[in-house]
Amino acid sequence: MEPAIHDDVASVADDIASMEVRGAATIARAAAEALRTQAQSSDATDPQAFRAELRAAARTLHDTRPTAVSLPNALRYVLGGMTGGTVEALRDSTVETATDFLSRLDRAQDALGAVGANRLRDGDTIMTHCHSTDVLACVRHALDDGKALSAIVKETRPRNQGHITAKQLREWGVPVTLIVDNAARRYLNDVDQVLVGADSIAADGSVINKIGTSGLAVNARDRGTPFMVAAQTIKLHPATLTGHTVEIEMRDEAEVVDPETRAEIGDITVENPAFDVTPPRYVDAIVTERGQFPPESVVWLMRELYGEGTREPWAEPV
Ligand code: RUB
Repeated sequence: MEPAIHDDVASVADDIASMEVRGAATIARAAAEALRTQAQSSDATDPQAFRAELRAAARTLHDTRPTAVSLPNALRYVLGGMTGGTVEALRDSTVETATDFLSRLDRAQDALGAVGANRLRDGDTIMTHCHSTDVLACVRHALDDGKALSAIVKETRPRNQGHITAKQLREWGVPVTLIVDNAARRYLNDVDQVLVGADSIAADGSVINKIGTSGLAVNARDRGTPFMVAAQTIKLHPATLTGHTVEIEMRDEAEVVDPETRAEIGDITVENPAFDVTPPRYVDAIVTERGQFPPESVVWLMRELYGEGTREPWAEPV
């Protein structure tokens, strides 16, 4: 018999797949909460069945989106804390670990914000791409430190997550100029600091983030504009330590062009990669809750935090 997955877990998985819940840190949070719900509401009567349920729930959550490593890292963290010889002990330890994970996530983002804010000066104009809660934590801290900032916000086709960033910044009183993605280079001379988030960071310091990030980074380097990545350590991708590459999600072509317009254009191929890879040489700093790093040195941090742990998050303990 298949292990019973709670309805809430299935619906969180659907929400992540459909991007109702999106952004690497938010996805990690939703996944940890879902595992906690699964543990709290499990009807399993023996430890083996309980473990099987939690692993099945983790697999369902994992198979939603492939690029943000915060998702498997969150699942691995919670499942790693599932210990005990009885259902009650397994339940308690899982719930406790998930709760601990969620508070660590909040603390990490806050600490990261304080580090990133140090790179911003009073009067700076920043440029953003997509919507990153880690980036916004840096902005929030800088504002709380009394610095005045203004922002040039790229809309970020095809899903326009730049609108979410613009709305948040306006709520905080930050003057916002919204531009189409193609206009970024024209405005880079007016920008003091480009700030982007990350879905995954590879062992060589490559940054995997929303499609368009790499082009922005190359343009920023050409213009001499500092390019900073705000990413909690949960974005470090442990499997890349052993040579794995990060899978880039390909999404529905209807996000790029609606079916009628596509039919009118004629026989075309439409591609919709959701993310791209920015080589480390275009990145000035990766800001984490553990301090800021030149991209080439994150490998040491990654080894310290994850060792060589590259197993799938639902694997049986070895
Ligand atoms: C979101 C995206 C964000 C990172 C970081 O992509 O690329 O820059 O996830 O976000 P999508 P955060 O909208 O496709 O999920 O800093 O909030 O973790």
